[in-house]
Amino acid sequence: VTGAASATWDAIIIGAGMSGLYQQIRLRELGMKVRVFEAGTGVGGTWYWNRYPGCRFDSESYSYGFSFDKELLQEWSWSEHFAPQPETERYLNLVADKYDLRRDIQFSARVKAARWDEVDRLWTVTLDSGSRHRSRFLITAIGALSAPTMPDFPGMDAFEGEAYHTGLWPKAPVDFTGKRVAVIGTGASGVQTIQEVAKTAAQLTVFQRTPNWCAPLHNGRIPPEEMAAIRARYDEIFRRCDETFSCFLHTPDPRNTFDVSAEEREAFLEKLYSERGFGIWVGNFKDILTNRAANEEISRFVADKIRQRVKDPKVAELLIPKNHGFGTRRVPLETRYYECYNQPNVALVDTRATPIERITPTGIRTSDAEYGFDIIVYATGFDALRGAFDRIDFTGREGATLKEKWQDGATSLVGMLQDGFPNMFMLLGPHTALGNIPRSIEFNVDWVTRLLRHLQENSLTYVEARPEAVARWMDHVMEVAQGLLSMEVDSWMTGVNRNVAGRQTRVVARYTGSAPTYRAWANGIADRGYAELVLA
Ligand code: NA7
Repeated sequence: VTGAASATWDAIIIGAGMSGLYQQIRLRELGMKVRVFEAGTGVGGTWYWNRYPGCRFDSESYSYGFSFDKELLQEWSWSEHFAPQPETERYLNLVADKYDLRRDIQFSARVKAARWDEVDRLWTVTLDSGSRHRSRFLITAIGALSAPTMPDFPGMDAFEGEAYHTGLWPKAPVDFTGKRVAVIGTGASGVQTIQEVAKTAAQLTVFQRTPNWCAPLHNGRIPPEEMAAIRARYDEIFRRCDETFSCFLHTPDPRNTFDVSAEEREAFLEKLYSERGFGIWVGNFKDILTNRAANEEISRFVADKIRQRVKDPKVAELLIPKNHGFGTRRVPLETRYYECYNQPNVALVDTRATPIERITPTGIRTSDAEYGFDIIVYATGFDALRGAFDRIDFTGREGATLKEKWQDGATSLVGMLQDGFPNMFMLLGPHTALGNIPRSIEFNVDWVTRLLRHLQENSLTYVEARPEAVARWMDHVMEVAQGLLSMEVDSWMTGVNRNVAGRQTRVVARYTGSAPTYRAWANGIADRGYAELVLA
Protein backbone atom coordinates (compact mmCIF):
# COMPACT_ATOMS: atom_id res chain seq x y z
CA VAL A 1 0.00 0.00 0.00
CA THR A 2 1.42 3.35 -0.95
CA GLY A 3 0.52 6.93 -0.15
CA ALA A 4 -0.08 8.45 3.23
CA ALA A 5 -3.41 8.00 4.91
CA SER A 6 -5.06 11.09 6.33
CA ALA A 7 -5.53 11.72 10.04
CA THR A 8 -5.86 8.84 12.45
CA TRP A 9 -9.24 8.56 14.15
CA ASP A 10 -10.13 6.81 17.36
CA ALA A 11 -12.91 5.08 15.51
CA ILE A 12 -14.30 4.81 12.02
CA ILE A 13 -17.94 3.89 11.63
CA ILE A 14 -19.09 2.55 8.28
CA GLY A 15 -22.68 3.62 7.66
CA ALA A 16 -24.96 6.39 8.88
CA GLY A 17 -28.16 4.43 9.33
CA MET A 18 -29.78 3.86 12.69
CA SER A 19 -26.87 1.89 14.12
CA GLY A 20 -24.18 4.21 12.82
CA LEU A 21 -25.93 7.32 14.09
CA TYR A 22 -26.52 5.94 17.56
CA GLN A 23 -22.98 4.57 17.79
CA GLN A 24 -21.64 7.96 16.78
CA ILE A 25 -23.56 9.62 19.62
CA ARG A 26 -22.23 7.12 22.16
CA LEU A 27 -18.62 7.36 20.99
CA ARG A 28 -18.70 11.13 21.25
CA GLU A 29 -19.73 10.69 24.87
CA LEU A 30 -16.54 8.69 25.35
CA GLY A 31 -14.65 11.66 23.95
CA MET A 32 -13.56 9.72 20.88
CA LYS A 33 -12.57 11.31 17.61
CA VAL A 34 -14.92 9.62 15.18
CA ARG A 35 -15.28 9.56 11.40
CA VAL A 36 -18.33 8.12 9.67
CA PHE A 37 -18.31 7.07 6.03
CA GLU A 38 -21.68 6.82 4.36
CA ALA A 39 -22.28 5.76 0.75
CA GLY A 40 -25.52 7.75 0.43
CA THR A 41 -25.89 11.50 0.29
CA GLY A 42 -27.91 11.59 3.51
CA VAL A 43 -28.41 9.74 6.78
CA GLY A 44 -30.94 6.96 7.36
CA GLY A 45 -29.53 3.76 5.86
CA THR A 46 -32.50 1.51 5.13
CA TRP A 47 -34.76 4.57 5.35
CA TYR A 48 -32.56 6.47 2.95
CA TRP A 49 -32.29 3.78 0.25
CA ASN A 50 -35.74 2.19 0.35
CA ARG A 51 -37.94 5.03 -0.92
CA TYR A 52 -40.17 2.84 -3.03
CA PRO A 53 -43.90 3.59 -3.01
CA GLY A 54 -45.63 2.31 0.10
CA CYS A 55 -42.42 1.57 2.00
CA ARG A 56 -42.91 1.44 5.77
CA PHE A 57 -41.88 -0.69 8.75
CA ASP A 58 -44.08 -3.39 10.23
CA SER A 59 -43.09 -2.61 13.82
CA GLU A 60 -45.44 -0.29 15.69
CA SER A 61 -43.91 3.19 15.19
CA TYR A 62 -43.71 3.86 18.94
CA SER A 63 -41.77 0.63 19.45
CA TYR A 64 -39.41 1.42 16.58
CA GLY A 65 -37.90 4.83 17.39
CA PHE A 66 -34.82 5.33 19.56
CA SER A 67 -35.57 4.86 23.25
CA PHE A 68 -32.40 6.43 24.63
CA ASP A 69 -33.44 10.05 24.25
CA LYS A 70 -36.37 10.76 26.57
CA GLU A 71 -36.59 14.34 25.38
CA LEU A 72 -36.91 13.31 21.75
CA LEU A 73 -39.59 10.78 22.68
CA GLN A 74 -41.61 13.61 24.17
CA GLU A 75 -41.06 15.91 21.19
CA TRP A 76 -41.65 13.57 18.30
CA SER A 77 -45.08 12.53 17.01
CA TRP A 78 -45.63 9.47 14.86
CA SER A 79 -48.45 10.08 12.41
CA GLU A 80 -49.41 6.44 11.85
CA HIS A 81 -49.20 3.19 13.76
CA PHE A 82 -46.76 2.03 11.07
CA ALA A 83 -45.00 5.10 9.76
CA PRO A 84 -44.14 5.43 6.07
CA GLN A 85 -40.53 5.74 4.90
CA PRO A 86 -40.51 9.55 4.41
CA GLU A 87 -41.48 10.04 8.05
CA THR A 88 -38.79 7.70 9.36
CA GLU A 89 -36.21 9.36 7.17
CA ARG A 90 -37.32 12.73 8.56
CA TYR A 91 -37.08 11.36 12.08
CA LEU A 92 -33.51 10.14 11.56
CA ASN A 93 -32.56 13.48 10.04
CA LEU A 94 -33.92 15.16 13.13
CA VAL A 95 -31.70 12.94 15.28
CA ALA A 96 -28.72 13.88 13.10
CA ASP A 97 -29.62 17.58 13.50
CA LYS A 98 -30.20 17.42 17.21
CA TYR A 99 -26.82 15.83 17.88
CA ASP A 100 -25.04 17.74 15.12
CA LEU A 101 -23.85 14.43 13.68
CA ARG A 102 -23.30 15.47 10.07
CA ARG A 103 -20.09 17.36 10.82
CA ASP A 104 -18.34 14.01 11.37
CA ILE A 105 -20.01 12.15 8.51
CA GLN A 106 -18.51 12.03 5.05
CA PHE A 107 -21.31 11.36 2.56
CA SER A 108 -21.01 9.78 -0.90
CA ALA A 109 -18.14 7.82 0.59
CA ARG A 110 -18.39 4.11 -0.10
CA VAL A 111 -15.90 1.97 1.76
CA LYS A 112 -14.12 -0.45 -0.52
CA ALA A 113 -11.66 -2.11 1.84
CA ALA A 114 -10.57 -2.21 5.46
CA ARG A 115 -7.24 -3.72 6.48
CA TRP A 116 -5.81 -4.38 9.93
CA ASP A 117 -2.26 -3.22 10.33
CA GLU A 118 -0.54 -5.43 12.90
CA VAL A 119 2.47 -3.24 13.42
CA ASP A 120 0.60 -0.04 14.26
CA ARG A 121 -2.49 -1.86 15.50
CA LEU A 122 -4.70 0.35 13.38
CA TRP A 123 -7.32 -0.17 10.73
CA THR A 124 -6.83 1.39 7.31
CA VAL A 125 -10.06 2.07 5.51
CA THR A 126 -10.01 2.70 1.76
CA LEU A 127 -12.86 4.47 0.00
CA ASP A 128 -14.01 3.97 -3.58
CA SER A 129 -12.34 7.29 -4.36
CA GLY A 130 -9.02 5.76 -3.29
CA SER A 131 -8.59 7.94 -0.20
CA ARG A 132 -7.35 6.15 2.91
CA HIS A 133 -8.16 6.73 6.57
CA ARG A 134 -6.80 5.12 9.71
CA SER A 135 -8.41 4.36 13.03
CA ARG A 136 -7.86 2.43 16.25
CA PHE A 137 -11.33 0.87 16.10
CA LEU A 138 -13.56 -0.05 13.21
CA ILE A 139 -17.32 -0.33 13.57
CA THR A 140 -19.44 -1.74 10.80
CA ALA A 141 -22.95 -0.27 10.80
CA ILE A 142 -23.70 -1.56 7.31
CA GLY A 143 -27.11 -3.13 7.84
CA ALA A 144 -28.57 -6.61 7.66
CA LEU A 145 -30.68 -6.12 4.53
CA SER A 146 -28.67 -3.54 2.63
CA ALA A 147 -27.00 -5.28 -0.32
CA PRO A 148 -29.68 -5.27 -3.06
CA THR A 149 -29.57 -8.11 -5.56
CA MET A 150 -30.82 -8.24 -9.13
CA PRO A 151 -31.79 -11.24 -11.23
CA ASP A 152 -29.74 -11.75 -14.36
CA PHE A 153 -32.34 -12.01 -17.09
CA PRO A 154 -30.88 -11.58 -20.56
CA GLY A 155 -31.60 -8.18 -22.07
CA MET A 156 -31.96 -6.26 -18.83
CA ASP A 157 -29.62 -3.46 -19.87
CA ALA A 158 -31.42 -2.90 -23.16
CA PHE A 159 -34.81 -2.11 -21.57
CA GLU A 160 -35.89 1.28 -22.89
CA GLY A 161 -38.34 2.15 -20.13
CA GLU A 162 -37.57 2.96 -16.48
CA ALA A 163 -36.27 0.21 -14.20
CA TYR A 164 -35.72 0.39 -10.43
CA HIS A 165 -34.76 -1.89 -7.57
CA THR A 166 -36.88 -1.20 -4.48
CA GLY A 167 -33.75 -0.94 -2.33
CA LEU A 168 -32.06 1.59 -4.64
CA TRP A 169 -35.04 3.79 -5.31
CA PRO A 170 -34.37 7.23 -6.84
CA LYS A 171 -35.02 10.40 -4.85
CA ALA A 172 -37.12 12.00 -7.57
CA PRO A 173 -40.68 10.71 -7.35
CA VAL A 174 -41.67 8.04 -9.87
CA ASP A 175 -45.11 8.61 -11.36
CA PHE A 176 -47.05 5.45 -12.15
CA THR A 177 -50.20 7.22 -13.31
CA GLY A 178 -51.44 5.73 -16.54
CA LYS A 179 -48.30 3.60 -16.91
CA ARG A 180 -47.86 -0.09 -17.67
CA VAL A 181 -45.89 -1.41 -14.74
CA ALA A 182 -44.24 -4.75 -13.91
CA VAL A 183 -43.30 -5.72 -10.36
CA ILE A 184 -40.97 -8.71 -10.09
CA GLY A 185 -40.93 -10.23 -6.60
CA THR A 186 -43.52 -10.68 -3.88
CA GLY A 187 -41.56 -10.40 -0.62
CA ALA A 188 -42.30 -7.68 1.94
CA SER A 189 -41.01 -4.95 -0.42
CA GLY A 190 -42.92 -6.29 -3.45
CA VAL A 191 -46.19 -6.52 -1.52
CA GLN A 192 -45.89 -2.94 -0.24
CA THR A 193 -45.04 -1.70 -3.74
CA ILE A 194 -47.83 -3.63 -5.45
CA GLN A 195 -50.62 -2.37 -3.23
CA GLU A 196 -49.50 1.22 -3.78
CA VAL A 197 -48.80 1.07 -7.53
CA ALA A 198 -52.13 -0.69 -8.15
CA LYS A 199 -53.86 2.55 -7.17
CA THR A 200 -52.61 4.57 -10.13
CA ALA A 201 -51.05 2.34 -12.78
CA ALA A 202 -52.97 1.77 -16.00
CA GLN A 203 -51.84 -1.84 -15.89
CA LEU A 204 -49.87 -3.60 -13.18
CA THR A 205 -48.48 -7.07 -13.85
CA VAL A 206 -47.04 -8.92 -10.87
CA PHE A 207 -44.42 -11.57 -11.59
CA GLN A 208 -44.52 -14.02 -8.71
CA ARG A 209 -42.12 -16.92 -8.29
CA THR A 210 -43.05 -17.91 -4.74
CA PRO A 211 -46.18 -16.65 -3.00
CA ASN A 212 -45.75 -15.50 0.61
CA TRP A 213 -48.21 -15.72 3.48
CA CYS A 214 -49.27 -12.13 4.01
CA ALA A 215 -51.44 -10.82 6.85
CA PRO A 216 -53.25 -7.52 7.42
CA LEU A 217 -51.23 -4.63 8.87
CA HIS A 218 -54.32 -2.71 10.10
CA ASN A 219 -52.49 0.59 9.93
CA GLY A 220 -54.21 3.80 10.96
CA ARG A 221 -53.50 7.38 11.87
CA ILE A 222 -52.51 8.29 15.41
CA PRO A 223 -54.60 11.26 16.54
CA PRO A 224 -52.87 13.77 18.88
CA GLU A 225 -54.72 12.48 21.99
CA GLU A 226 -53.58 8.95 21.30
CA MET A 227 -50.01 10.11 20.68
CA ALA A 228 -50.10 11.90 24.04
CA ALA A 229 -51.24 8.69 25.72
CA ILE A 230 -48.46 6.76 23.96
CA ARG A 231 -45.90 9.29 25.17
CA ALA A 232 -47.01 8.78 28.71
CA ARG A 233 -46.49 5.03 28.30
CA TYR A 234 -43.06 4.97 26.66
CA ASP A 235 -41.28 3.43 29.65
CA GLU A 236 -43.81 0.62 29.70
CA ILE A 237 -43.66 0.16 25.89
CA PHE A 238 -39.88 -0.22 25.83
CA ARG A 239 -39.91 -2.43 28.92
CA ARG A 240 -42.35 -4.68 27.08
CA CYS A 241 -40.07 -4.77 24.00
CA ASP A 242 -37.20 -5.84 26.26
CA GLU A 243 -39.19 -8.78 27.57
CA THR A 244 -40.60 -10.22 24.35
CA PHE A 245 -39.06 -12.91 22.16
CA SER A 246 -38.08 -10.62 19.28
CA CYS A 247 -38.49 -7.13 20.80
CA PHE A 248 -41.88 -6.50 19.24
CA LEU A 249 -44.88 -5.55 21.34
CA HIS A 250 -46.14 -9.05 20.49
CA THR A 251 -44.75 -12.26 21.93
CA PRO A 252 -45.80 -15.92 21.62
CA ASP A 253 -48.97 -16.93 23.42
CA PRO A 254 -48.10 -19.38 26.21
CA ARG A 255 -50.58 -21.95 24.86
CA ASN A 256 -50.04 -24.58 22.19
CA THR A 257 -52.40 -24.71 19.23
CA PHE A 258 -54.17 -27.87 20.32
CA ASP A 259 -54.38 -26.98 24.01
CA VAL A 260 -57.66 -25.27 23.27
CA SER A 261 -60.93 -26.31 21.64
CA ALA A 262 -61.46 -25.83 17.91
CA GLU A 263 -63.88 -22.96 18.60
CA GLU A 264 -61.51 -21.22 20.95
CA ARG A 265 -58.68 -21.66 18.47
CA GLU A 266 -60.67 -20.20 15.60
CA ALA A 267 -61.73 -17.25 17.75
CA PHE A 268 -58.12 -16.57 18.77
CA LEU A 269 -56.88 -16.71 15.17
CA GLU A 270 -59.74 -14.42 14.08
CA LYS A 271 -58.74 -11.99 16.78
CA LEU A 272 -55.08 -12.03 15.69
CA TYR A 273 -56.08 -11.57 12.03
CA SER A 274 -58.12 -8.52 12.97
CA GLU A 275 -55.40 -6.93 15.10
CA ARG A 276 -52.59 -4.59 14.20
CA GLY A 277 -49.11 -5.74 13.30
CA PHE A 278 -47.11 -8.91 13.71
CA GLY A 279 -49.33 -10.52 16.37
CA ILE A 280 -50.51 -13.24 14.01
CA TRP A 281 -46.89 -14.21 13.33
CA VAL A 282 -45.00 -13.64 16.57
CA GLY A 283 -47.93 -13.43 19.01
CA ASN A 284 -49.60 -16.66 17.95
CA PHE A 285 -49.78 -20.02 19.74
CA LYS A 286 -46.24 -20.79 20.81
CA ASP A 287 -45.89 -23.94 18.68
CA ILE A 288 -46.88 -22.68 15.21
CA LEU A 289 -43.26 -22.46 14.03
CA THR A 290 -42.14 -25.80 15.49
CA ASN A 291 -45.09 -28.18 15.35
CA ARG A 292 -46.10 -29.24 11.85
CA ALA A 293 -49.74 -29.90 12.68
CA ALA A 294 -50.02 -26.54 14.47
CA ASN A 295 -48.45 -24.84 11.49
CA GLU A 296 -50.91 -26.54 9.14
CA GLU A 297 -53.74 -25.20 11.26
CA ILE A 298 -52.70 -21.55 11.03
CA SER A 299 -51.80 -22.00 7.36
CA ARG A 300 -55.27 -23.37 6.64
CA PHE A 301 -56.81 -20.44 8.48
CA VAL A 302 -54.88 -17.84 6.46
CA ALA A 303 -55.43 -19.73 3.17
CA ASP A 304 -59.19 -19.51 3.79
CA LYS A 305 -58.85 -15.76 4.31
CA ILE A 306 -57.04 -15.42 0.99
CA ARG A 307 -59.77 -17.44 -0.73
CA GLN A 308 -62.40 -15.15 0.77
CA ARG A 309 -60.57 -12.01 -0.29
CA VAL A 310 -59.57 -12.91 -3.86
CA LYS A 311 -62.54 -13.27 -6.22
CA ASP A 312 -60.96 -15.40 -8.94
CA PRO A 313 -60.37 -18.84 -7.36
CA LYS A 314 -57.51 -19.59 -9.77
CA VAL A 315 -55.70 -16.42 -8.75
CA ALA A 316 -56.41 -17.12 -5.07
CA GLU A 317 -54.80 -20.55 -5.35
CA LEU A 318 -51.70 -19.01 -6.99
CA LEU A 319 -51.42 -16.59 -4.08
CA ILE A 320 -51.56 -19.34 -1.46
CA PRO A 321 -48.14 -20.81 -0.66
CA LYS A 322 -48.13 -24.56 -1.21
CA ASN A 323 -44.54 -25.44 -0.33
CA HIS A 324 -44.02 -23.69 2.96
CA GLY A 325 -46.16 -23.05 6.00
CA PHE A 326 -47.32 -19.77 7.47
CA GLY A 327 -44.57 -17.83 9.22
CA THR A 328 -41.69 -20.01 8.07
CA ARG A 329 -40.60 -17.09 5.91
CA ARG A 330 -40.92 -13.42 6.75
CA VAL A 331 -44.65 -12.57 6.79
CA PRO A 332 -45.28 -9.45 4.70
CA LEU A 333 -47.91 -7.27 6.32
CA GLU A 334 -50.37 -5.80 3.87
CA THR A 335 -53.15 -3.31 3.33
CA ARG A 336 -55.71 -4.54 0.80
CA TYR A 337 -52.96 -6.48 -1.00
CA TYR A 338 -55.16 -9.43 -1.89
CA GLU A 339 -57.98 -7.13 -3.06
CA CYS A 340 -55.60 -5.63 -5.64
CA TYR A 341 -56.00 -8.85 -7.61
CA ASN A 342 -59.72 -8.15 -7.92
CA GLN A 343 -58.99 -4.93 -9.82
CA PRO A 344 -59.26 -5.00 -13.62
CA ASN A 345 -55.87 -3.25 -13.96
CA VAL A 346 -53.92 -5.90 -12.00
CA ALA A 347 -52.72 -9.27 -13.32
CA LEU A 348 -50.67 -12.04 -11.74
CA VAL A 349 -48.09 -14.09 -13.65
CA ASP A 350 -46.76 -17.27 -12.08
CA THR A 351 -43.12 -17.40 -13.17
CA ARG A 352 -42.80 -21.04 -12.16
CA ALA A 353 -45.41 -22.01 -14.75
CA THR A 354 -44.26 -19.45 -17.31
CA PRO A 355 -40.70 -18.32 -16.50
CA ILE A 356 -39.32 -14.95 -17.51
CA GLU A 357 -37.09 -15.65 -20.51
CA ARG A 358 -35.77 -12.20 -21.16
CA ILE A 359 -36.25 -8.50 -20.72
CA THR A 360 -36.91 -6.97 -24.13
CA PRO A 361 -36.38 -3.30 -25.03
CA THR A 362 -40.13 -2.80 -24.56
CA GLY A 363 -41.02 -5.18 -21.77
CA ILE A 364 -40.80 -8.77 -20.58
CA ARG A 365 -40.99 -12.04 -22.48
CA THR A 366 -42.10 -15.14 -20.61
CA SER A 367 -42.20 -18.67 -21.99
CA ASP A 368 -45.73 -18.06 -23.28
CA ALA A 369 -46.26 -14.32 -23.74
CA GLU A 370 -44.77 -10.94 -24.55
CA TYR A 371 -45.64 -7.98 -22.28
CA GLY A 372 -45.10 -4.28 -22.91
CA PHE A 373 -44.03 -2.09 -19.94
CA ASP A 374 -43.13 1.52 -19.25
CA ILE A 375 -41.66 0.72 -15.82
CA ILE A 376 -40.15 -2.45 -14.35
CA VAL A 377 -39.77 -2.65 -10.57
CA TYR A 378 -37.33 -5.20 -9.26
CA ALA A 379 -38.51 -6.12 -5.75
CA THR A 380 -35.97 -8.91 -5.79
CA GLY A 381 -34.50 -8.52 -2.34
CA PHE A 382 -31.07 -8.49 -0.79
CA ASP A 383 -28.00 -10.56 -0.19
CA ALA A 384 -29.10 -10.58 3.43
CA LEU A 385 -27.09 -10.55 6.64
CA ARG A 386 -23.63 -10.94 5.14
CA GLY A 387 -23.93 -9.43 1.67
CA ALA A 388 -22.91 -6.00 2.93
CA PHE A 389 -19.79 -7.55 4.49
CA ASP A 390 -18.88 -9.33 1.26
CA ARG A 391 -19.04 -6.05 -0.65
CA ILE A 392 -16.13 -4.68 1.40
CA ASP A 393 -12.69 -6.35 1.42
CA PHE A 394 -12.02 -6.87 5.12
CA THR A 395 -8.53 -8.13 5.91
CA GLY A 396 -7.69 -9.04 9.47
CA ARG A 397 -4.69 -10.47 11.26
CA GLU A 398 -2.04 -12.28 9.21
CA GLY A 399 -3.63 -11.12 5.97
CA ALA A 400 -6.69 -13.33 6.40
CA THR A 401 -9.78 -12.05 4.66
CA LEU A 402 -13.29 -12.12 6.08
CA LYS A 403 -14.55 -13.68 2.83
CA GLU A 404 -12.20 -16.65 3.34
CA LYS A 405 -13.07 -16.86 6.99
CA TRP A 406 -16.77 -17.01 6.12
CA GLN A 407 -16.42 -19.31 3.14
CA ASP A 408 -18.35 -22.09 4.89
CA GLY A 409 -20.79 -19.71 6.58
CA ALA A 410 -20.38 -16.63 8.70
CA THR A 411 -19.27 -16.98 12.29
CA SER A 412 -19.08 -14.47 15.13
CA LEU A 413 -19.17 -13.97 18.84
CA VAL A 414 -22.67 -12.66 19.64
CA GLY A 415 -22.81 -11.28 16.10
CA MET A 416 -20.48 -8.44 17.05
CA LEU A 417 -16.94 -9.79 17.14
CA GLN A 418 -14.90 -12.12 14.97
CA ASP A 419 -11.65 -13.80 15.95
CA GLY A 420 -8.82 -12.74 13.65
CA PHE A 421 -10.36 -9.28 13.27
CA PRO A 422 -9.16 -7.26 16.25
CA ASN A 423 -10.73 -3.94 17.20
CA MET A 424 -13.58 -4.50 14.79
CA PHE A 425 -17.19 -4.46 15.98
CA MET A 426 -20.12 -5.45 13.85
CA LEU A 427 -23.47 -3.84 14.61
CA LEU A 428 -26.18 -6.14 13.23
CA GLY A 429 -23.51 -8.59 12.19
CA PRO A 430 -24.40 -12.21 11.50
CA HIS A 431 -26.21 -13.94 14.38
CA THR A 432 -27.30 -10.92 16.34
CA ALA A 433 -30.89 -10.89 17.51
CA LEU A 434 -33.02 -9.26 14.80
CA GLY A 435 -36.80 -8.88 15.16
CA ASN A 436 -37.69 -5.29 15.96
CA ILE A 437 -34.32 -4.12 14.75
CA PRO A 438 -33.85 -0.75 16.52
CA ARG A 439 -34.13 -2.51 19.86
CA SER A 440 -31.25 -4.80 18.84
CA ILE A 441 -29.33 -1.81 17.53
CA GLU A 442 -29.59 0.04 20.81
CA PHE A 443 -28.49 -3.05 22.70
CA ASN A 444 -25.54 -3.75 20.41
CA VAL A 445 -24.35 -0.16 20.40
CA ASP A 446 -24.56 0.02 24.19
CA TRP A 447 -22.67 -3.27 24.47
CA VAL A 448 -19.87 -2.04 22.19
CA THR A 449 -19.78 1.27 24.05
CA ARG A 450 -19.47 -0.49 27.40
CA LEU A 451 -16.58 -2.54 26.05
CA LEU A 452 -14.83 0.54 24.66
CA ARG A 453 -15.30 2.32 27.97
CA HIS A 454 -13.75 -0.68 29.72
CA LEU A 455 -10.74 -0.47 27.39
CA GLN A 456 -10.40 3.28 28.01
CA GLU A 457 -10.62 2.92 31.76
CA ASN A 458 -7.97 0.21 31.76
CA SER A 459 -5.68 1.91 29.23
CA LEU A 460 -6.14 -0.96 26.77
CA THR A 461 -6.12 -0.54 23.01
CA TYR A 462 -6.61 -4.06 21.66
CA VAL A 463 -9.56 -6.42 21.71
CA GLU A 464 -10.21 -9.66 19.91
CA ALA A 465 -12.64 -12.54 20.38
CA ARG A 466 -11.06 -15.82 21.46
CA PRO A 467 -11.74 -18.60 18.91
CA GLU A 468 -13.09 -20.89 21.69
CA ALA A 469 -15.66 -18.23 22.58
CA VAL A 470 -16.71 -17.93 18.94
CA ALA A 471 -17.04 -21.72 18.71
CA ARG A 472 -19.13 -21.86 21.88
CA TRP A 473 -21.44 -19.11 20.66
CA MET A 474 -21.81 -20.76 17.25
CA ASP A 475 -22.74 -24.06 18.95
CA HIS A 476 -25.49 -22.19 20.74
CA VAL A 477 -26.61 -20.53 17.48
CA MET A 478 -26.85 -23.94 15.79
CA GLU A 479 -28.61 -25.51 18.73
CA VAL A 480 -31.44 -22.96 19.00
CA ALA A 481 -32.16 -23.33 15.27
CA GLN A 482 -32.89 -27.04 15.70
CA GLY A 483 -36.47 -28.05 15.02
CA LEU A 484 -37.58 -24.75 13.52
CA LEU A 485 -39.83 -25.21 10.50
CA SER A 486 -38.25 -22.07 8.98
CA MET A 487 -34.99 -24.01 8.69
CA GLU A 488 -36.66 -26.26 6.08
CA VAL A 489 -37.47 -23.36 3.77
CA ASP A 490 -35.40 -21.27 1.34
CA SER A 491 -35.47 -17.58 2.20
CA TRP A 492 -33.14 -14.77 3.15
CA MET A 493 -33.60 -15.96 6.73
CA THR A 494 -31.86 -19.23 5.82
CA GLY A 495 -29.26 -17.45 3.72
CA VAL A 496 -30.61 -18.50 0.33
CA ASN A 497 -30.63 -16.08 -2.59
CA ARG A 498 -30.77 -17.67 -5.98
CA ASN A 499 -29.41 -14.54 -7.63
CA VAL A 500 -26.11 -14.76 -5.72
CA ALA A 501 -23.37 -17.33 -6.27
CA GLY A 502 -22.59 -19.16 -3.04
CA ARG A 503 -26.07 -18.63 -1.57
CA GLN A 504 -27.79 -21.70 -2.93
CA THR A 505 -27.88 -23.84 0.19
CA ARG A 506 -29.56 -23.22 3.51
CA VAL A 507 -27.49 -22.22 6.51
CA VAL A 508 -28.25 -20.98 9.99
CA ALA A 509 -27.93 -17.40 8.81
CA ARG A 510 -29.48 -15.58 11.76
CA TYR A 511 -29.85 -15.99 15.48
CA THR A 512 -33.18 -17.72 16.06
CA GLY A 513 -33.23 -17.75 19.86
CA SER A 514 -34.99 -15.09 21.89
CA ALA A 515 -33.68 -11.56 22.24
CA PRO A 516 -33.55 -11.86 26.05
CA THR A 517 -31.40 -15.01 25.71
CA TYR A 518 -29.17 -13.21 23.24
CA ARG A 519 -28.78 -10.23 25.56
CA ALA A 520 -28.07 -12.46 28.55
CA TRP A 521 -25.29 -14.17 26.60
CA ALA A 522 -23.74 -10.89 25.47
CA ASN A 523 -24.09 -9.26 28.90
CA GLY A 524 -22.55 -12.35 30.49
CA ILE A 525 -19.38 -11.72 28.50
CA ALA A 526 -19.16 -8.19 29.89
CA ASP A 527 -20.17 -9.15 33.43
CA ARG A 528 -17.46 -11.81 33.56
CA GLY A 529 -14.87 -9.16 32.77
CA TYR A 530 -14.46 -10.07 29.10
CA ALA A 531 -12.60 -13.33 29.73
CA GLU A 532 -13.84 -14.53 26.31
CA LEU A 533 -11.85 -11.73 24.69
CA VAL A 534 -8.15 -11.05 24.37
CA LEU A 535 -7.56 -7.58 25.76
CA ALA A 536 -4.24 -5.82 25.57
P1 NA7 B 1 -37.33 -10.82 -0.31
O1 NA7 B 1 -38.22 -11.11 0.82
O2 NA7 B 1 -36.06 -11.58 -0.40
O3 NA7 B 1 -38.17 -11.02 -1.64
C1 NA7 B 1 -37.58 -11.04 -2.92
C2 NA7 B 1 -38.62 -11.45 -3.92
O4 NA7 B 1 -38.09 -11.40 -5.23
C3 NA7 B 1 -39.10 -12.88 -3.71
O5 NA7 B 1 -40.47 -12.91 -3.97
C4 NA7 B 1 -38.29 -13.64 -4.75
O6 NA7 B 1 -38.87 -14.86 -5.14
C5 NA7 B 1 -38.32 -12.64 -5.88
N1 NA7 B 1 -37.29 -12.87 -6.87
C6 NA7 B 1 -35.96 -12.75 -6.72
N2 NA7 B 1 -35.33 -13.07 -7.86
C7 NA7 B 1 -36.29 -13.43 -8.74
C8 NA7 B 1 -36.26 -13.88 -10.06
N3 NA7 B 1 -35.11 -14.06 -10.70
N4 NA7 B 1 -37.45 -14.15 -10.66
C9 NA7 B 1 -38.61 -14.00 -10.00
N5 NA7 B 1 -38.69 -13.56 -8.73
C10 NA7 B 1 -37.54 -13.29 -8.12
O7 NA7 B 1 -36.92 -9.28 -0.34
P2 NA7 B 1 -37.76 -8.01 0.12
O8 NA7 B 1 -37.03 -6.82 -0.33
O9 NA7 B 1 -39.17 -8.12 -0.26
O10 NA7 B 1 -37.72 -8.09 1.68
C11 NA7 B 1 -36.50 -8.25 2.37
C12 NA7 B 1 -36.68 -7.93 3.81
O11 NA7 B 1 -36.45 -6.53 4.00
C13 NA7 B 1 -38.02 -8.15 4.37
O12 NA7 B 1 -38.19 -9.44 4.80
C14 NA7 B 1 -38.12 -7.15 5.46
O13 NA7 B 1 -37.71 -7.70 6.69
C15 NA7 B 1 -37.22 -6.05 5.06
P3 NA7 B 1 -38.50 -16.24 -4.36
O14 NA7 B 1 -39.22 -16.14 -3.06
O15 NA7 B 1 -37.01 -16.24 -4.18
O16 NA7 B 1 -38.98 -17.31 -5.24
